[in-house]
Amino acid sequence: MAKKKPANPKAEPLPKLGPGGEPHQTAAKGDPSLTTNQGLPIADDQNTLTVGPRGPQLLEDFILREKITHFDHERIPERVVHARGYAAHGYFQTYKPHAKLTKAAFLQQPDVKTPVFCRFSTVAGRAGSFDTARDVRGFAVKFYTTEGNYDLVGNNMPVFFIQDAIKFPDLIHSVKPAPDRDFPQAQSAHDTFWDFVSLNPESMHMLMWVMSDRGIPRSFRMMEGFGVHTFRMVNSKGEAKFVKFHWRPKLGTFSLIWDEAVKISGADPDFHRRDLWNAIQMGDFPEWELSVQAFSEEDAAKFDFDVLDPTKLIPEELAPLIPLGKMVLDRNVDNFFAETEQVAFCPSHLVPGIDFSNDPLLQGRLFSYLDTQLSRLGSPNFHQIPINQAKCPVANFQRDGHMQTIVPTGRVANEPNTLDDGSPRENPTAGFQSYAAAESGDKLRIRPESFADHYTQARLFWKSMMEVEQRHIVGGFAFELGKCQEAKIRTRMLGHLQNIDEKLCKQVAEKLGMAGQGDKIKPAVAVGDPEPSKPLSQYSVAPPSLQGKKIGLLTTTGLDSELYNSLLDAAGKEGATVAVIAPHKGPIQTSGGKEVQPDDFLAGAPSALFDCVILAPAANKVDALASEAAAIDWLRDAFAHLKVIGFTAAAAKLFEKAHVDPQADDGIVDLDSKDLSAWIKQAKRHRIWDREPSVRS
Ligand code: HDE
Repeated sequence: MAKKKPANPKAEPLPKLGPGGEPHQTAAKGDPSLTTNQGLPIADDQNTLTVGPRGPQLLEDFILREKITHFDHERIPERVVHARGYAAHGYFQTYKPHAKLTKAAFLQQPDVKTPVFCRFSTVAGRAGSFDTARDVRGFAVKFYTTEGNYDLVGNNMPVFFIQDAIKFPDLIHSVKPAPDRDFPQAQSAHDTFWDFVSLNPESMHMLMWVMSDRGIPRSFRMMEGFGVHTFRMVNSKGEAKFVKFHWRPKLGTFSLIWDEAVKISGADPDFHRRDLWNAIQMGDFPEWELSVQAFSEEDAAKFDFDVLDPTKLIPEELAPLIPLGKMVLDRNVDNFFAETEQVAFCPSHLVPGIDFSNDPLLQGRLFSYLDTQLSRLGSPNFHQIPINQAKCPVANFQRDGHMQTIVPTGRVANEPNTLDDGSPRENPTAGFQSYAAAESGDKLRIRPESFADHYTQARLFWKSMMEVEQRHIVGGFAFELGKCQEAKIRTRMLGHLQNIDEKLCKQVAEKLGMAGQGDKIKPAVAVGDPEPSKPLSQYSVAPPSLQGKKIGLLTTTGLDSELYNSLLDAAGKEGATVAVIAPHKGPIQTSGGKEVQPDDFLAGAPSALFDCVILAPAANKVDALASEAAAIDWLRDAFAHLKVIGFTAAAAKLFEKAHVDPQADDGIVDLDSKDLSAWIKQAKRHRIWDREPSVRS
């Protein structure tokens, strides 16, 4: 009988090559072995098991199948809202014991740092959308307290679009891309949104906030946060106060300019997440102060709005802020998916000493968040995912379910029981007790009459704005309504704006080219004329500071070393950072012969990315620079975005070509005739608001 021949009798042992033909990187001494999920060491992770070097693959290749199958299942459903977000770890520290107000343990001991995880988000866009969309920002904080996890799931605006949770799916469907065409993405500037909100006058106050500068924050680090609803705090005697939560950023509240936001979304869609990540990596830890407005039910009864209505805020003149403590974010995540994507916030995650109110929007949220985690994270055991685990003992008889990762021991899984002496028992003293609010009434589907005033607080917001802030609100409405194809939506919205303020309506109508075309809309109740409330205006209380800001330096080889060094020095003292932008990515030489690696190159870093700028090219390089449209745009945009601009004599050509007058205002500083400190002083103003009428109507 003939002997069976091997398939390739002359085959040499096959060389072990990586995907690019490079030799394998095999485990060096001390490196761990690459393994399968079962722990089997893998010898070759570059090549599938085949019959012969050019033959078919084998189903037997369990290593390939495990790897590909896991990959196929990598994605989980993104959040139905707030899909795009970014988070960091940190701590919360109470300033002092707040025992009179609440028995919550994390608000008692100033020497205790309670770990927190804080996620910021946009609402409308998908996970892959851009950061600088005009939108509400989520501001969600998980406190890992000694009494369990407490989630304060708020926004960067103190009110909301709707008064009742039953309207939330419609609101969100209206703002998301239209279901037939799936656009526009990540924005409210389209018919379905404005059709919906214009049919819901209760949205008017919130729309004022979203159309204001608050809808386009400069940075998560420069953004306020609000709990929105009225909550309760309860002390150990069982005494309760209503509270509203506020987060105030240490750096002050700052925003982008709309045109800047549009340009940033192209230049750096990750602008906000990069900013947060970089600040934390550099050790410039962002900080917020947590305060509450606290008031009794009797106080609440005296307000001319209902504190259970989430479309209303409480002016600080009626209830001042009581500072409770500070939150510092000091650690970036190790893994975005494991932490930021899998974190599960629920307003129902409470601790003793904090409780709900009957706000109908809040009550609906108490159901929705747990429900959404079940579909998003796929299991009732989502609390076992490390980022969601409480950092205090968790003990109960809930059992089993998908992805159970804990191995409970013992034969008893019920309570009460007398079979297991060590089993967890109810704790009537330390345990959570709901506030015993007296409730009675008929079973109805009805909106309280006290929720009927939809315009007075919208007017309060408008009247509290500085002129420049009002101008931006008008611009916001005109832009968004200008994107609506249906005239009936625009005329309906103008009708609402007329009820808020005549001047607002007139200016928006003029910008739309629709003067006098607003519908007549009769308010349900007479609209009040409130006194302005200064803290609502972000720029009238903004600190003059460069802290946390970014300076863009457009330069070339030959950069004046003296200027460069003093800029680095001055920026460091002010807590700002400097980004060197040169025509190319490769290193440049300073006049002193030092090599500097630019942070970015001109075409990749428009001036929109910076808070204030300096143009300091070398005299012999400016001609080449001035022939680049990106360099001319750099200056023109900085001017149009009202930035403080410093320049050296060699930059004159750029001013000429950009048609920017270097003496236009005191926000443009000639660094050859004035000291750098003169520029720093101006730059602390953040923007030159007076310039705006000269660059846009
Ligand atoms: Fe949310 N909201 N929401 N929301 N919300 C979600 O929960 C919902 C509302 C807020 O970074 C979802 O885990 C309903 C107000 C933030 O993970 C979902 C209603 C405020 C985040 C949900 C509201 C918020 C969410 C989607 C009306 C400010 C992101 C994914 C009754 C006070 C949290 C998820 C994070 C996320 C429902 C209204 C803030 C579906 C039904 C008002 C910051 O459960």
